Amino acid sequence: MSSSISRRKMITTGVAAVAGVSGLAASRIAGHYGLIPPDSGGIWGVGETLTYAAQRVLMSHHSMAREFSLSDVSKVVPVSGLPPKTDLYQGLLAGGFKDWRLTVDGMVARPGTFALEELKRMPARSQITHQACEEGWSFICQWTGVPLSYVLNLVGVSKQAKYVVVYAFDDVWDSLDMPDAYHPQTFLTYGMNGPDLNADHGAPLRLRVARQLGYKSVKFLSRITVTDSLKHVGDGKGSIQPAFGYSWYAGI
Ligand SMILES: Nc1nc2c(c(=O)[nH]1)N[C@H]1C(S)=C(S)[C@@H](COP(=O)(O)O)O[C@H]1N2
Ligand SMILES: [Mo]
Repeated sequence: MSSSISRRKMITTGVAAVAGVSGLAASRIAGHYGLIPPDSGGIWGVGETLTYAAQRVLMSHHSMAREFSLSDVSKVVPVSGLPPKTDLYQGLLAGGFKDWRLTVDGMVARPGTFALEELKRMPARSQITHQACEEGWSFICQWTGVPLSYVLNLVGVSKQAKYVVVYAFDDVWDSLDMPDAYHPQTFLTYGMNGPDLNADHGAPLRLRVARQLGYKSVKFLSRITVTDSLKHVGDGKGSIQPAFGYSWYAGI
Protein backbone atom coordinates (compact mmCIF):
# COMPACT_ATOMS: atom_id res chain seq x y z
CA MET A 1 0.00 0.00 0.00
CA SER A 2 2.77 2.47 0.90
CA SER A 3 4.28 2.27 -2.56
CA SER A 4 0.91 2.96 -4.18
CA ILE A 5 0.39 5.92 -1.89
CA SER A 6 3.74 7.42 -2.75
CA ARG A 7 3.12 6.72 -6.42
CA ARG A 8 -0.27 8.39 -6.19
CA LYS A 9 1.29 11.40 -4.47
CA MET A 10 3.85 11.61 -7.23
CA ILE A 11 1.23 11.52 -9.96
CA THR A 12 -0.92 14.05 -8.15
CA THR A 13 1.98 16.43 -7.66
CA GLY A 14 3.02 15.79 -11.24
CA VAL A 15 -0.30 16.73 -12.78
CA ALA A 16 -0.60 19.86 -10.68
CA ALA A 17 2.94 20.76 -11.68
CA VAL A 18 2.34 20.08 -15.36
CA ALA A 19 -0.82 22.14 -15.22
CA GLY A 20 0.99 24.73 -13.11
CA VAL A 21 -2.06 25.12 -10.92
CA SER A 22 -3.50 24.15 -7.57
CA GLY A 23 -5.27 20.84 -6.99
CA LEU A 24 -8.68 22.45 -7.20
CA ALA A 25 -7.94 24.24 -10.45
CA ALA A 26 -6.52 21.00 -11.85
CA SER A 27 -9.79 19.27 -10.90
CA ARG A 28 -11.64 21.91 -12.83
CA ILE A 29 -9.47 21.27 -15.88
CA ALA A 30 -10.01 17.51 -15.47
CA GLY A 31 -13.77 18.16 -15.33
CA HIS A 32 -13.61 20.12 -18.55
CA TYR A 33 -12.08 17.12 -20.29
CA GLY A 34 -14.53 14.64 -18.73
CA LEU A 35 -11.92 13.13 -16.43
CA ILE A 36 -13.75 13.30 -13.11
CA PRO A 37 -14.08 9.81 -11.59
CA PRO A 38 -17.39 8.85 -9.96
CA ASP A 39 -15.87 8.74 -6.45
CA SER A 40 -14.55 12.31 -6.61
CA GLY A 41 -16.76 13.59 -3.77
CA GLY A 42 -15.56 14.03 -0.19
CA ILE A 43 -12.23 14.58 1.41
CA TRP A 44 -10.07 12.44 -0.94
CA GLY A 45 -11.87 13.63 -4.05
CA VAL A 46 -9.15 15.89 -5.40
CA GLY A 47 -6.59 13.11 -5.14
CA GLU A 48 -8.89 10.60 -6.89
CA THR A 49 -9.53 13.07 -9.69
CA LEU A 50 -5.86 13.86 -10.18
CA THR A 51 -4.81 10.20 -10.21
CA TYR A 52 -7.46 9.26 -12.74
CA ALA A 53 -6.93 12.32 -14.93
CA ALA A 54 -3.16 11.90 -14.85
CA GLN A 55 -3.36 8.26 -15.94
CA ARG A 56 -5.80 9.04 -18.72
CA VAL A 57 -3.85 12.06 -19.98
CA LEU A 58 -0.30 10.76 -19.59
CA MET A 59 -0.87 7.19 -20.76
CA SER A 60 -2.26 6.06 -24.06
CA HIS A 61 -5.71 4.49 -23.75
CA HIS A 62 -4.30 1.28 -25.08
CA SER A 63 -1.12 0.97 -23.09
CA MET A 64 -0.78 -2.72 -22.38
CA ALA A 65 -0.15 -4.61 -19.17
CA ARG A 66 2.87 -6.88 -19.36
CA GLU A 67 2.18 -10.44 -20.51
CA PHE A 68 4.28 -13.30 -19.17
CA SER A 69 5.17 -16.82 -20.29
CA LEU A 70 3.84 -20.13 -18.98
CA SER A 71 6.98 -20.65 -16.87
CA ASP A 72 6.12 -17.49 -14.91
CA VAL A 73 2.74 -18.83 -13.76
CA SER A 74 2.53 -18.79 -9.94
CA LYS A 75 2.54 -22.10 -8.07
CA VAL A 76 0.39 -20.72 -5.24
CA VAL A 77 -2.66 -18.63 -5.98
CA PRO A 78 -4.39 -17.02 -2.99
CA VAL A 79 -8.14 -16.44 -2.90
CA SER A 80 -9.85 -13.23 -1.86
CA GLY A 81 -13.63 -13.42 -1.63
CA LEU A 82 -15.05 -16.93 -1.26
CA PRO A 83 -17.88 -18.19 -3.50
CA PRO A 84 -21.32 -16.97 -2.38
CA LYS A 85 -23.14 -19.35 -0.01
CA THR A 86 -26.56 -18.36 -1.32
CA ASP A 87 -28.94 -21.05 -2.56
CA LEU A 88 -29.03 -19.34 -5.94
CA TYR A 89 -25.26 -19.50 -6.51
CA GLN A 90 -24.80 -22.91 -4.89
CA GLY A 91 -27.61 -24.30 -7.06
CA LEU A 92 -26.05 -22.95 -10.25
CA LEU A 93 -22.65 -24.34 -9.19
CA ALA A 94 -24.13 -27.79 -8.44
CA GLY A 95 -25.71 -27.80 -11.92
CA GLY A 96 -22.39 -27.02 -13.61
CA PHE A 97 -23.74 -23.54 -14.44
CA LYS A 98 -26.00 -24.98 -17.17
CA ASP A 99 -28.80 -22.71 -15.93
CA TRP A 100 -26.59 -19.66 -15.46
CA ARG A 101 -27.04 -16.75 -17.85
CA LEU A 102 -25.12 -13.51 -18.14
CA THR A 103 -27.56 -10.62 -18.57
CA VAL A 104 -26.32 -7.70 -20.68
CA ASP A 105 -28.60 -4.66 -20.65
CA GLY A 106 -28.78 -0.88 -20.29
CA MET A 107 -27.77 1.48 -23.12
CA VAL A 108 -27.39 -1.20 -25.76
CA ALA A 109 -29.26 -1.81 -29.01
CA ARG A 110 -29.71 -5.56 -28.43
CA PRO A 111 -29.95 -6.44 -24.72
CA GLY A 112 -29.79 -10.16 -24.06
CA THR A 113 -28.65 -13.08 -22.00
CA PHE A 114 -25.78 -15.43 -22.75
CA ALA A 115 -25.22 -18.99 -21.61
CA LEU A 116 -21.70 -20.08 -20.70
CA GLU A 117 -21.56 -22.28 -23.80
CA GLU A 118 -22.44 -19.30 -25.99
CA LEU A 119 -19.64 -17.23 -24.46
CA LYS A 120 -17.25 -20.14 -25.00
CA ARG A 121 -18.16 -20.25 -28.70
CA MET A 122 -17.13 -16.60 -29.13
CA PRO A 123 -13.55 -15.80 -30.26
CA ALA A 124 -11.38 -16.81 -27.30
CA ARG A 125 -8.05 -15.41 -26.23
CA SER A 126 -5.62 -16.29 -23.49
CA GLN A 127 -3.31 -13.98 -21.63
CA ILE A 128 -0.79 -14.53 -18.88
CA THR A 129 -0.96 -11.50 -16.64
CA HIS A 130 -0.24 -10.37 -13.12
CA GLN A 131 -3.04 -9.77 -10.64
CA ALA A 132 -2.24 -7.64 -7.60
CA CYS A 133 -4.46 -7.36 -4.53
CA GLU A 134 -4.60 -4.05 -2.71
CA GLU A 135 -3.59 -5.99 0.41
CA GLY A 136 -0.11 -6.61 -0.92
CA TRP A 137 -0.04 -10.09 -2.51
CA SER A 138 -0.09 -10.94 -6.17
CA PHE A 139 0.13 -13.80 -8.62
CA ILE A 140 0.57 -14.54 -12.30
CA CYS A 141 -1.70 -16.90 -14.15
CA GLN A 142 -3.17 -17.66 -17.52
CA TRP A 143 -6.68 -16.40 -18.16
CA THR A 144 -8.86 -17.56 -21.02
CA GLY A 145 -12.03 -15.89 -22.16
CA VAL A 146 -13.69 -13.53 -24.58
CA PRO A 147 -12.66 -9.88 -24.78
CA LEU A 148 -15.34 -7.69 -23.16
CA SER A 149 -15.17 -5.49 -26.29
CA TYR A 150 -16.46 -8.42 -28.37
CA VAL A 151 -19.59 -8.78 -26.23
CA LEU A 152 -20.11 -5.01 -26.13
CA ASN A 153 -19.92 -4.83 -29.93
CA LEU A 154 -22.35 -7.73 -30.19
CA VAL A 155 -25.03 -5.96 -28.13
CA GLY A 156 -24.34 -2.57 -29.74
CA VAL A 157 -23.37 0.03 -27.15
CA SER A 158 -24.98 3.47 -27.48
CA LYS A 159 -22.65 6.34 -28.42
CA GLN A 160 -23.79 8.22 -25.31
CA ALA A 161 -22.75 5.42 -22.94
CA LYS A 162 -19.86 6.13 -20.59
CA TYR A 163 -19.54 3.19 -18.20
CA VAL A 164 -19.89 -0.57 -18.07
CA VAL A 165 -21.19 -1.79 -14.69
CA VAL A 166 -20.67 -5.39 -13.57
CA TYR A 167 -22.65 -7.19 -10.87
CA ALA A 168 -21.70 -10.36 -8.99
CA PHE A 169 -23.66 -13.00 -7.08
CA ASP A 170 -22.06 -11.89 -3.79
CA ASP A 171 -23.39 -8.32 -4.19
CA VAL A 172 -20.02 -6.97 -5.23
CA TRP A 173 -20.37 -4.48 -8.08
CA ASP A 174 -17.98 -2.26 -9.95
CA SER A 175 -17.64 -0.34 -13.19
CA LEU A 176 -15.18 0.57 -15.91
CA ASP A 177 -14.97 3.61 -18.16
CA MET A 178 -15.01 2.97 -21.91
CA PRO A 179 -11.21 3.03 -22.45
CA ASP A 180 -10.85 0.18 -19.94
CA ALA A 181 -14.02 -1.65 -21.04
CA TYR A 182 -12.77 -1.76 -24.65
CA HIS A 183 -9.12 -2.33 -23.71
CA PRO A 184 -7.77 -5.40 -25.56
CA GLN A 185 -6.69 -7.01 -22.26
CA THR A 186 -10.08 -6.59 -20.56
CA PHE A 187 -11.71 -10.01 -20.63
CA LEU A 188 -14.70 -11.98 -19.51
CA THR A 189 -12.83 -15.09 -18.39
CA TYR A 190 -14.12 -18.62 -17.91
CA GLY A 191 -10.72 -20.35 -17.82
CA MET A 192 -7.77 -20.06 -15.44
CA ASN A 193 -4.57 -22.04 -15.98
CA GLY A 194 -6.66 -24.32 -18.21
CA PRO A 195 -10.13 -24.49 -19.69
CA ASP A 196 -12.07 -23.98 -16.45
CA LEU A 197 -12.38 -21.42 -13.72
CA ASN A 198 -13.09 -22.90 -10.30
CA ALA A 199 -15.59 -21.43 -7.87
CA ASP A 200 -12.92 -19.89 -5.61
CA HIS A 201 -11.56 -17.85 -8.48
CA GLY A 202 -14.91 -16.68 -9.80
CA ALA A 203 -16.84 -19.36 -11.72
CA PRO A 204 -18.59 -19.31 -14.02
CA LEU A 205 -17.33 -15.96 -15.31
CA ARG A 206 -15.11 -13.21 -14.00
CA LEU A 207 -13.97 -9.90 -15.30
CA ARG A 208 -10.24 -9.47 -15.77
CA VAL A 209 -8.87 -5.94 -15.89
CA ALA A 210 -5.14 -6.32 -16.36
CA ARG A 211 -4.19 -2.71 -15.66
CA GLN A 212 -6.05 -2.27 -12.39
CA LEU A 213 -5.82 -3.77 -8.90
CA GLY A 214 -7.35 -7.19 -8.20
CA TYR A 215 -10.64 -5.93 -6.83
CA LYS A 216 -11.64 -4.61 -10.27
CA SER A 217 -11.47 -8.20 -11.56
CA VAL A 218 -14.95 -9.01 -10.28
CA LYS A 219 -15.73 -12.72 -9.82
CA PHE A 220 -19.05 -14.65 -9.99
CA LEU A 221 -20.59 -12.35 -12.62
CA SER A 222 -24.33 -12.22 -13.11
CA ARG A 223 -25.03 -9.05 -15.04
CA ILE A 224 -23.46 -6.29 -17.11
CA THR A 225 -25.21 -2.95 -17.54
CA VAL A 226 -24.14 -0.13 -19.85
CA THR A 227 -24.92 3.40 -18.66
CA ASP A 228 -24.09 7.08 -19.18
CA SER A 229 -24.11 7.86 -15.46
CA LEU A 230 -23.22 6.10 -12.23
CA LYS A 231 -25.16 8.51 -10.03
CA HIS A 232 -28.05 6.13 -9.48
CA VAL A 233 -26.05 2.92 -9.42
CA GLY A 234 -25.52 1.73 -5.83
CA ASP A 235 -24.22 4.60 -3.70
CA GLY A 236 -23.25 6.53 -6.84
CA LYS A 237 -19.49 6.03 -6.44
CA GLY A 238 -19.04 3.64 -9.35
CA SER A 239 -18.02 0.67 -7.23
CA ILE A 240 -18.63 -1.04 -3.92
CA GLN A 241 -14.96 -0.34 -3.06
CA PRO A 242 -15.02 3.39 -2.14
CA ALA A 243 -17.27 2.45 0.81
CA PHE A 244 -14.28 0.42 2.09
CA GLY A 245 -11.76 3.19 1.45
CA TYR A 246 -10.52 2.10 -1.99
CA SER A 247 -10.66 4.04 -5.23
CA TRP A 248 -13.05 3.45 -8.10
CA TYR A 249 -10.07 3.85 -10.42
CA ALA A 250 -7.34 1.43 -9.32
CA GLY A 251 -4.83 1.76 -12.15
CA ILE A 252 -1.42 0.11 -11.74
N1 LIG B 1 -17.40 -10.93 -6.71
C1 LIG B 1 -16.22 -10.73 -6.13
N2 LIG B 1 -15.17 -10.45 -6.91
C2 LIG B 1 -13.95 -10.23 -6.36
C3 LIG B 1 -13.77 -10.26 -4.95
C4 LIG B 1 -14.90 -10.57 -4.16
O1 LIG B 1 -14.84 -10.65 -2.91
N3 LIG B 1 -16.11 -10.81 -4.78
N4 LIG B 1 -12.54 -9.98 -4.41
C5 LIG B 1 -11.64 -9.17 -5.26
C6 LIG B 1 -10.30 -9.02 -4.75
S1 LIG B 1 -10.08 -7.96 -3.46
C7 LIG B 1 -9.23 -9.60 -5.37
S2 LIG B 1 -7.65 -9.25 -4.91
C8 LIG B 1 -9.43 -10.62 -6.42
C9 LIG B 1 -8.81 -11.92 -5.96
O2 LIG B 1 -8.93 -12.88 -6.95
P1 LIG B 1 -8.69 -14.38 -6.58
O3 LIG B 1 -9.58 -14.74 -5.41
O4 LIG B 1 -8.99 -15.14 -7.81
O5 LIG B 1 -7.25 -14.50 -6.19
O6 LIG B 1 -10.79 -10.82 -6.73
C10 LIG B 1 -11.59 -9.68 -6.69
N5 LIG B 1 -12.91 -9.99 -7.18
MO1 LIG C 1 -7.91 -7.66 -3.34
